[in-house]
Amino acid sequence: QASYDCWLQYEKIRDHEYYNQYVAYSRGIAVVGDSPILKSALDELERGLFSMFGQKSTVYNEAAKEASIIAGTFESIPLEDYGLNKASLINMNEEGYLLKAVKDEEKIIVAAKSDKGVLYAVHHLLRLLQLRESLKQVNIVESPKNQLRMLNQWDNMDGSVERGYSGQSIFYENHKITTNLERIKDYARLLSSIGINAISINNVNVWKVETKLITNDFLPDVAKIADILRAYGIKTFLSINFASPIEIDGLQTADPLDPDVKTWWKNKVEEIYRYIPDFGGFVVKADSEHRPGPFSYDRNHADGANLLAEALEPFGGLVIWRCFVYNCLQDWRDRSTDRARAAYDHFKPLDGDFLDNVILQIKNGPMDFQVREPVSPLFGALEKTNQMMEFQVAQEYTGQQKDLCFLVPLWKEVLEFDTYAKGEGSKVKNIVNGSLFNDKFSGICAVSNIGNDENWTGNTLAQANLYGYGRLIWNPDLTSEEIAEEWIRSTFGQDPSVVEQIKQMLLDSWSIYENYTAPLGVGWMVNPHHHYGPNIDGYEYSVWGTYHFADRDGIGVDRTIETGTGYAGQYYSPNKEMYNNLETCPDELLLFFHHVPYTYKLKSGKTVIQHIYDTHFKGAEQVEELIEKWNGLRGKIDEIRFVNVSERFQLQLKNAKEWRDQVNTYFYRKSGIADENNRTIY
Ligand code: BDP
Repeated sequence: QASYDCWLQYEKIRDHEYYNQYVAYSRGIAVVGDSPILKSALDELERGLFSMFGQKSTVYNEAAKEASIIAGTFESIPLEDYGLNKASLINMNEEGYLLKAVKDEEKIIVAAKSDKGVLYAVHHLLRLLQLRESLKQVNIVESPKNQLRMLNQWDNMDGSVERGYSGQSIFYENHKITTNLERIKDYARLLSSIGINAISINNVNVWKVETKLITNDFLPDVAKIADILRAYGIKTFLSINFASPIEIDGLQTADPLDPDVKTWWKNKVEEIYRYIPDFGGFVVKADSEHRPGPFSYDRNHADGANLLAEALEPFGGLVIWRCFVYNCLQDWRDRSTDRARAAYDHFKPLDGDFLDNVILQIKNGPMDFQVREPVSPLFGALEKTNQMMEFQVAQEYTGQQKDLCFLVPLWKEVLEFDTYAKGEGSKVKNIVNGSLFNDKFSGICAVSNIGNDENWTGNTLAQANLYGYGRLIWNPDLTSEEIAEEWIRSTFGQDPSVVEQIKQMLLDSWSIYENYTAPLGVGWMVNPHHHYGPNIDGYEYSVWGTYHFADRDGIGVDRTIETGTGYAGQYYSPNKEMYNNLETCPDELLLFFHHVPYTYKLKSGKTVIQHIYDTHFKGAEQVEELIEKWNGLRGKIDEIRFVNVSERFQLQLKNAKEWRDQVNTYFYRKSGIADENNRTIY
C-alpha cells in the first residue's frame, strides 16, 4: 500500500505540537460549488485530513461559519468577508490560486479563478501538511509557469508499454481498453497533485489496432477514461496514425492536400468531439522510424500538421506534431549526414508555416534522451511557431528504472540553457513557457514512466522522477534539492537521517550513471533494441546514425562547421563558437562535438583516455557506496520498499561493473595506452 500511494502517503501526524496546532482545521471543511473537479478536490481534502489527523471532517457546501478550511472559486466565496480583495489577485492565471490564513488564523481560504485552481490549491495545502510546514501565516499566491503540462503514455493496446520498465499498461489489456478504471483514477490523483493537465494515452507509434482508437469501436471507452481524467483537470489526447484515412476507411491516399482526405479528417474529428467534448487533440509522429507521413506524397510537415489543425480548430483542439524526424536508414559510411542535424534541418525552414493550433514537440536534445546531450538547437530557432519541450521520465537510456538516475537536475540544465535567440537571457524555460516569442500555445511534455506494477515505477525511487517532473514544470525555478526533499518527506516521512541520505543519493545519481556509461557526451554504446547495458559498437556500423567513431587514434564525432557535419552551426552565437571551438567546448560534451586523440587534455587536466578509465572505475565504486548508504536505512523505512530498492541496486551494480569493464577494456585495446594507476583492465 505504501508503495502504491507514492507521495500521497498522508502519514498520520505524530508530532503532538504540530497536531494540536492544526487539528482544528480538519474539523469543518467547505468546498463551495458543484462540479466533478470540485468533487475530486473535496474527496482528496477529506481523505488527506482524515489520514493525517485521524478524524472525519464535517463537510459544508457553503462558506459556513463552522468551516475552518474554505475552498472555492473567487466567484463562489465571499472574499470580502475575509478581508480579501479580488482585484489584487487579478494577475493570477486561470490555473492559479490563493492559500491564505484569515480571521486571526482560524480559517484557511483556498480560492482560485477556476475549479482546477481549487484542486491544485487543495493539493498544495495537503502538501504543506505532509511536509509539516507552518500554516499559521500561510499566504501563498501561485500560478503554474507553463501552460501545457503533459505526459505521453507509450502504451500499446496489447498491454505492453514501449520503453516501459514497470509492468504492463494500466490503460489497455488484450487489445481493449481496461475495465480497471479505479487504477486510472488513482493515476489521475497522482498527476493532478503535481499539476499535470494533459495526457496522451497511447503510444506515438500508432499501428495495428491502435489506429482504430479514433473509431466508434473504441471511442465510447476512450470517453470513459476522459471522464475520469477530466475530473482531475487533465485533458485527454490521442496519438494518431497519419495514414488513418487509408487504414480505417480504405481511402486511396492520405495526402494532406487531397480534398477527400481533408473531409475525412473533418468528419473524424467531429465524431471524436461527439464522444469527448473537451478532447485535447492529436499527438503525431510522422515520417519517422517507419511511421507514415506527408513525405510519402511529396508534402512537407506543415502541410501534414495543418491538415489536422484545420479539422480540430473549430473545437479548440490542438495538433502536437513531433520533431523527432530523421532518417533511420542512413548509410554509416557516409559522414556527410548527421542525425543530430535532422530536427533543425526539417523544421527550421518551415517556421511560420504552421497554423495557430499546431505545437511542435521537440526532444530536449538533438538525438534521443541520452545521459548527456546538448540542448536541441531548435529551441530558439523557431520564432513564429508554437513549440513545446519533450522530456523522457521513463529511463530508457538512463538505467531503465533498475539503475538510480534522478533526472530533475538534467531537466533543469536544459531549461536553464541560454539559447541567445534574442540576446543574452533567452533561456529555454522562457521559450517553452511561451514568453520569449509570445507563443499562443506552449509547454512541456514527457514520456511517462509508469506501469501496472504495485509501486507504479518498478524501482520505488523512480517515483521521484515522476513527482519531480510535475513539480519542475509547474515551476522551473524550484531547485533539484527542494524537489527531492519534498518528494522524500511526502514519500518516506520526516526522519531527518532518511531525508538527508536519500536526498544525497538522488542528487548524485545522474553523475554516477554518467560516470560508468558513455563518456563525454558521445552517447549510445548501448545494446541495440532494448538499450540496457553496454555494447560499445552495438550501433557503430548501423543505419540509425548513432556513432562514436572510435579508432586506434581517437574518438568522438566531428560536428564542427569547418571539418565536421556543421551541426555546431545550428546554434546562435556565442554558443555556436563555444561548441565549435575545441578550446571552449565544455568537457562533458567534448566528444559530441569533436573527434580528438585519446591523449587530448581536457580542461580538467586529464587526458581523454585517463578520464575514461577514472570515471568508469569511480562510477562502479559509487554504486557500491549507494548500496552501503541504502543499507544504512534498513528499519527506517518499510521493508517492502526497502527490499524493492535493494534488489534494483544489485542489478545496478552488475550493470555498472559490466559497463566499467567493457568500456575500459575496449578503449585500452583500441588505444594501447595504459591506466596511469595500473588498475585491472582486462
Ligand atoms: C526512442 C525510442 C523509441 C521511440 C522513439 C520516439 O527508442 O521506442 O518510438 O524514441 O520518440 O527513444 O518516437
